[in-house]
Amino acid sequence: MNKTDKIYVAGHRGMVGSAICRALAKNGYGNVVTRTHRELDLLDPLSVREFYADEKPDVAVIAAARVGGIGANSAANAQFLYENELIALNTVWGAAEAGVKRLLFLGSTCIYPRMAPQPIPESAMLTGPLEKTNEGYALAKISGLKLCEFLRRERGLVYHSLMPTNLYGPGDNYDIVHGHVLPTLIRKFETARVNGEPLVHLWGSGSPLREFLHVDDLAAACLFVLGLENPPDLVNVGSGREVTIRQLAEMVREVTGCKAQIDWDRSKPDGTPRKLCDTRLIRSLGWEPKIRLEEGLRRTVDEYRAEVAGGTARLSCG
Ligand code: GFB
Repeated sequence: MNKTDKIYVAGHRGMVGSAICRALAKNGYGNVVTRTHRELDLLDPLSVREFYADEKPDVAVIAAARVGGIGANSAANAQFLYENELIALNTVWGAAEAGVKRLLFLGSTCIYPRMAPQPIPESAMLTGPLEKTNEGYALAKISGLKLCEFLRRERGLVYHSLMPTNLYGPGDNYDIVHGHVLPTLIRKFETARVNGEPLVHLWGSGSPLREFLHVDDLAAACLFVLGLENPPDLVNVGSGREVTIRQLAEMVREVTGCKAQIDWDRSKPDGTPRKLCDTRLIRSLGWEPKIRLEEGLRRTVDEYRAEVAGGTARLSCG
């Protein structure tokens, strides 16, 4: 990827897309093309093809998706499948039809089987049944990354994918019901602290293990793989460190300065028991994460407070 290349970032207003745009700007890539949802409906194949034909980008980065935590996914697997399938197929196929030479597709570690070996290697894809709570999202992402793989093999286009682990950072969605666990915990503990509430209600048993990666680390990984002449089809990206949800809750409680006790609501799902990705491949290529969870968490709590104070925090999905 050259500094003068025209780079299309799909999903530039989301947490991931905006982090990628920041990283591109910081690294001197000045020719970035974006479209808001209102300007370009990624669910519509004709509009997407028209967009690519007009703009003719050199590179496309597909960070657009309907995303959400375990609550959102498990309540709406159909919608997660439908929208993400269309976004993936339209943005990847449309790029190929318009002759875009390079494309990076962002997947998720939930594409791996529920009982995959841990840490999960890239080779575990499609070796077993998926986690039911996010099956729709996972199937759509698998379609997208397979389409990249097929186009690369059949047409020689350098289309490849990154599988990020659970992400967090500025611009996250803090919706209590639909958000991912880390931003939701920040909001719950912060609200309890501000209101002096004695109890914070969390979901499940607290025993599942999760790995968290700051979105600025992911953005750096995106630029890194885009800089490789011959990148692997599929690369995991993670911090390599896992914590239980209970440990995460203690960390968030401490960083926010909240004194409330935790009540675990076991009627809510735990989801997959463990999801640590094997990051040996990306590390062997020369990339590693920089932001430790403690530091990233402090930064994110500060940013959340600033977003709330400035009225820009995303407190509901939509
Ligand atoms: O980030 P999360 O919602 O989704 O985390 P996944 C869910 C885990 O956190 C479960 C526990 O073990 C929950 O029981 N948890 C505890 C909570 N309290 C809360 C809470 O207040 N809110 C939430 N949301 N969880 C997602 C997939 O899976 O991972 C997506 O659904 C995506 O498709 C993402 O792939 C990376 O980590 O289980």
